[in-house]
Amino acid sequence: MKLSKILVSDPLSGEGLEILKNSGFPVDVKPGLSEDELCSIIGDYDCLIIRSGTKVTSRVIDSAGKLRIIGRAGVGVDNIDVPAATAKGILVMNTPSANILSAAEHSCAMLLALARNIPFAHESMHKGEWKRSKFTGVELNGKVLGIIGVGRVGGEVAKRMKAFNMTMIGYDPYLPKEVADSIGVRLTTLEEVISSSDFMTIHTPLLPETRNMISLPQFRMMKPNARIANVARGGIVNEDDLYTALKEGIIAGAAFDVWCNEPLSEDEKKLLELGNLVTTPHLGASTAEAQERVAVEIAEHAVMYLKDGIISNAINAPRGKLDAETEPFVILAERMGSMVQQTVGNHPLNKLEITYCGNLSGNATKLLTAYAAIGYLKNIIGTANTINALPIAKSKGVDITEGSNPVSEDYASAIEMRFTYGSEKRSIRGTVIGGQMRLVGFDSFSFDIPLFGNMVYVNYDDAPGVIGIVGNNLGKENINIGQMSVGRSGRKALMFLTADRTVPQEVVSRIASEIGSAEVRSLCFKE
Ligand code: 9EZ
Repeated sequence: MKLSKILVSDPLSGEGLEILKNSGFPVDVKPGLSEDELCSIIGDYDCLIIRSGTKVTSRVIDSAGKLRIIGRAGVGVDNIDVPAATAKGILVMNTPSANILSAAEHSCAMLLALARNIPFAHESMHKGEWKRSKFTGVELNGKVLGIIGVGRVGGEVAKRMKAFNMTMIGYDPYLPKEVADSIGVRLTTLEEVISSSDFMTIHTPLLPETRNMISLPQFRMMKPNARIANVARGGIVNEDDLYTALKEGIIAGAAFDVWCNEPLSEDEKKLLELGNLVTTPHLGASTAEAQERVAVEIAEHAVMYLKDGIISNAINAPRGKLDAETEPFVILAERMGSMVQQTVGNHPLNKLEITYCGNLSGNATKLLTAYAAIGYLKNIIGTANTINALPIAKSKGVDITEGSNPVSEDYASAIEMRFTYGSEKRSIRGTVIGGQMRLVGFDSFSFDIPLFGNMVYVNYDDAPGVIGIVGNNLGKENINIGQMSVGRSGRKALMFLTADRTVPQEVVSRIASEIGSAEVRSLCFKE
């Protein structure tokens, strides 16, 4: 077996690098590559480990022949073209929790620096001045701290600023009240946080709904002596409006670690001329401890993925781990997805509704759904994986949805797939018994047959002699039948059988014409 090769293209802390080197995989450390240089060597590697320096563009991803994973030591993945990686089935992984305490502490440091004018006083002293009244500050004691986004970082900031006897209020649409209560934050509306805070600190991700969340209308709602810190992401606070608010004294001050453009654009540099803006160049995670932690974490998780396929902190893969009980259903889901495709043939599939029944309901089934999409795509594009199957199926116009039903008739667990193509609405049902995958339903027919290898089904008007015709035709071709199961529904019947080899299309057509059946199909389930 060829060993996976790892490329580390940004400086990585020592302990993380040790873990990679001790993994047994060859590791190359090449910081500072240009895009062209990276493109020219990336084809050799299975794994790319980066921090924020490497730009993993679509060109880099196009050049990556066998890359399976991009590991980001840190949180932000804006330097990775994630959709391009996803389309190619490359896992993107980050270390979302390793920075939390450093980010929280930096936020507190920025609030204190802002309250006491530390950077401006420092700068003044370095000019040989001794100005005391100019840098009179304000106390935090008894003031209102408004926390926008009370997640893990926001929560740690709250715990720490409580020690300064601040009154904490927060806005977070995702935080349960009990959790907020336990850290001493009173949850309220965004408007109240904005209008009643003396200090405000932002800890949300940058999303369409949070971009420019604080703009001129919000600054105008704030107290004139309010101060705001952003150690989260550039762009949550509108920078032009921040300039106006600080310049015109609409608010008293701001502390910013993050920017729309990093490093700053010429236009953004006008903010640096303000005497009431404390700035740092995105240092939130820049501590010895956090850098060591992100390096160790990404190294451990990348090696786990390369060795055992275990996915942690994926940006672009379904969440959930498979237990031994669910494992056989993965292959069942894939085969059923493939059967849907083989049944539909050249017709475009519009909709695939998957229902997980009985004991499967309530489990982490997103991965099963991904496998159904892999099965569906097997004869169409060949090799999809859990990372790109669902997005690719979607791009081909297939609307895949999943649901669950605690009730499962006849079997303890079952997967049901309803699928729509043109005006046809059909369904198949499968289960796993004693580790063996079985197909147990098709439209209104119930039967029971192992789902593997080469199969044929015949959908016909029930009449004596049909089984004979099918058996005869396969016999003439010297094709042995393994198992057969017939289901009946009204005056229709459905015969399903397993064959020792692929049943050729001309035999299928002959059977169809001798029976007068509209639907005879040869199916093949490759490993
Ligand atoms: C918090 C958020 C948005 C927010 C959005 C998401 C984790 N998180 N937090 C406060 N996805 C607006 C205000």
